[in-house]
Amino acid sequence: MAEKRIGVCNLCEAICGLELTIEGREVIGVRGNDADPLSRGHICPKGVAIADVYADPDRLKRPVRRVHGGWEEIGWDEAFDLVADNLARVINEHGDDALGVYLGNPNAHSLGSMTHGTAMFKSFRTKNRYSATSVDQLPHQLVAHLMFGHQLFLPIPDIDRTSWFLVIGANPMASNGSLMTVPDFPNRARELKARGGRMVVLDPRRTETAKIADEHHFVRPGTDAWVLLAMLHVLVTEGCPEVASYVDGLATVVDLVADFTPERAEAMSGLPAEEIRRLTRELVAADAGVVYSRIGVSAGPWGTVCQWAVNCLNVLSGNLDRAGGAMFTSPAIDAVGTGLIGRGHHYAWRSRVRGLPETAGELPVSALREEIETPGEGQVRAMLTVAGNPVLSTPDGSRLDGALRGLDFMAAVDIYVNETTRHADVILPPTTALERDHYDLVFHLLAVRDTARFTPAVFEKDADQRHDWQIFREITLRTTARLERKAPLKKRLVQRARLTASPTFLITQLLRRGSSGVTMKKLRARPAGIDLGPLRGGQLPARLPSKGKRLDLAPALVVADVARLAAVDVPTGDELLLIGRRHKQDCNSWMHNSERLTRGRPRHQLLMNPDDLAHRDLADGALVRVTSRIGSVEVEVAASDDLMPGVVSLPHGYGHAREGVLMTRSREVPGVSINDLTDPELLDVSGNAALNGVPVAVTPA
Ligand SMILES: Nc1nc2c(c(=O)[nH]1)N[C@H]1C(S)=C(S)[C@@H](COP(=O)(O)OP(=O)(O)OC[C@H]3O[C@@H](n4cnc5c(=O)[nH]c(N)nc54)[C@H](O)[C@@H]3O)O[C@H]1N2
Ligand SMILES: Nc1nc2c(c(=O)[nH]1)N[C@H]1C(S)=C(S)[C@@H](COP(=O)(O)OP(=O)(O)OC[C@H]3O[C@@H](n4cnc5c(=O)[nH]c(N)nc54)[C@H](O)[C@@H]3O)O[C@H]1N2
Ligand code: SF4
Ligand SMILES: [Mo]
Repeated sequence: MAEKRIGVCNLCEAICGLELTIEGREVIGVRGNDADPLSRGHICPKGVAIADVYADPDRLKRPVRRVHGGWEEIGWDEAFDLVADNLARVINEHGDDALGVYLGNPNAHSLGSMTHGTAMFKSFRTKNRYSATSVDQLPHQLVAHLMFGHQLFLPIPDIDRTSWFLVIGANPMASNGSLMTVPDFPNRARELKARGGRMVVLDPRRTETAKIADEHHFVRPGTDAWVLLAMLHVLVTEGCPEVASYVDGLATVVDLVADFTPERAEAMSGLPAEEIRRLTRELVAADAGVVYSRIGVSAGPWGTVCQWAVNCLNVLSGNLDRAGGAMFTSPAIDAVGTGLIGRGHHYAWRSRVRGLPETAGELPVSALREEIETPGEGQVRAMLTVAGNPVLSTPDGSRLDGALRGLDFMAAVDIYVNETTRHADVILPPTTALERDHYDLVFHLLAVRDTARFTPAVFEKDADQRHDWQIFREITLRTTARLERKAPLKKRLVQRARLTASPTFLITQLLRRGSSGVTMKKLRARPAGIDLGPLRGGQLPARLPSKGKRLDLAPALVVADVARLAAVDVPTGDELLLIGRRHKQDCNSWMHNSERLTRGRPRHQLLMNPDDLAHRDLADGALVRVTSRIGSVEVEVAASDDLMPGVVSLPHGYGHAREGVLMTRSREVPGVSINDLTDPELLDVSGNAALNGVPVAVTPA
């Protein structure tokens, strides 16, 4: 007998509500849940494929240990002891920093990771903590910390009410939005137009989003900072705005942007000066306008300056904290206001080898390889990775791959033997989305509308499966028990109590502490979700997390980096610049095992402007060699006039055909890893990798 169940998709930040049809232990249908107040019935091809993860025969369900020539299933107890023995041994022999940890993207999409994973990582006192943050949104977090006082107090574009929307380095038509939880972007963009609003896109590629926008302009990769500073320049010279009494630093901003003229921005970026002036005037004149930028910019050489400039534009055009502008959410569980997530800090310590700064307790992942390979005190000798694939996801992945082989010990909490976890001695696989309860602690915080939703597990887990929170609990308790240098008893007892409570219990408690009126009982009665309404304006300065409730427009770190930017000359080289790409049917490095997402026309090619091909006597479809300072790959090229001349694009998350990867279908998916070309030396001031705008040469293979 088929039954309907409500589920949730955790594959991207859009957190769509699902309606599943199940028969016994099988999913026979997946559609969007029309009753969901946030996602309104939206679903994308990946949402349907969530059933493929659940049913994938390659997915691990029980722990495995590496033995000569393969893997052997072992019991949970043995697996936990093996991990705890080895982690504790390395820490006892070589110190706390000898353990390295890497947290991948799906951690943000798992409740158990947010509640119990964070507790586990705190219990390890290592400075060698890394995550996907530093190949992604680190500049956003650093800037929010510096300007507003909290790394996750992030302004969200109020897309449902704005009349002028500037999108820079983001492709929500493919990505479904990021640091802007916006399920159903296509319809929301359509509604924006229907009410007379405009959407403008700046991107070196005419993307799916650019194609539905009112206007698209090419910008040379890595040069957005000049454009944004020129917009600020225009804004403050054509009638300097007044700012609210809680805002500091306007005079410094005016000084900083004085020499960043639109003409200079044109020379750097290719975007005409007159267009920069017009766009700025449109932003200022709009009933409600908002500037939004994402990974094309944050994972670039000037990510921090850019995110800062975006915030300044929203503040100085009067659009921060007002309807239709850049707004702050009021989630039922306010992980920022309650201090559940810390404010963040920067430069509290540096990486051992290159002296790169930590942010909020993490070092840039671009430093991980050298921290494993460079001998000396504090060298990383054991790794624990959780839901991550840094071999494909981080710069110079192939060399990191080699470094992982040299570790004394590696454990992974992951559901696949992928390019990274194949190096583990033990893999501990947790349950996945359909088998666990979910409440979104992260993405309600970043959503374009305030809603709350609790989704109980669709399927009960098998008796011999474990949830990730149970895995984190066991690793923590067993490892800390074996450490020679123990935390104080009181701390350990608190830790034990916290780890023993289930995530669902913790959420129930946290809801009680909030003032939204949402309770677990109400959420269970309305599984589609509870609507708390559009984002609320006029919340500042009361909700500013900074001490003294001030907003700092001119943090010293940014001021210094703008000075560095001012000294950069117009580039003269004729190298091509490599940028990344996302497709609707891809999910970072890991959904390529799904047949329904990978059949059809291949999409792994290097995209290149036809003129650039002609200059090099290359034919569309030819096999080419792409070479950067770091390495070279061979891949088919496809002509596309959607690419700005001088720019080439490869998707990330490809290149699975490596020895030992146990993902049957993925291994047959053609393509190479873009991160065999990206450079760990190319960094933003925050330490975020500059993955976009990497100089490359393209020659016949
Ligand atoms: N050049 C270039 N590189 C990039 C990017 C780019 O745009 N260009 N984008 C960057 C960005 S934004 C990100 S976020 C990173 C992503 O990089 P990572 O976070 O390192 O990797 P993912 O591809 O997300 O891999 C996630 C892994 O988690 C496992 N997994 C899936 N679900 C679960 C679960 O519920 N629990 C556990 N324990 N494991 C699970 C999967 O098997 C997979 O191996 O890549 C970055 N790399
Ligand atoms: N389908 C799908 N959805 C996803 C993911 C996925 O892998 N697949 N990953 C999820 C994750 S982890 C994240 S972080 C988000 C990211 O969400 P988005 O930021 O929307 O991601 P992208 O589609 O990579 O968009 C980046 C855009 O920046 C452009 N770009 C590159 N370099 C530059 C530059 O120098 N300047 C400018 N102005 N633009 C530039 C690229 O051409 C691209 O269009 O997507 C999430 N959603
Ligand atoms: S947009 Fe697609 S992948 Fe993202 S949450 Fe919705 S269904 Fe899942
Ligand atoms: Mo990401």
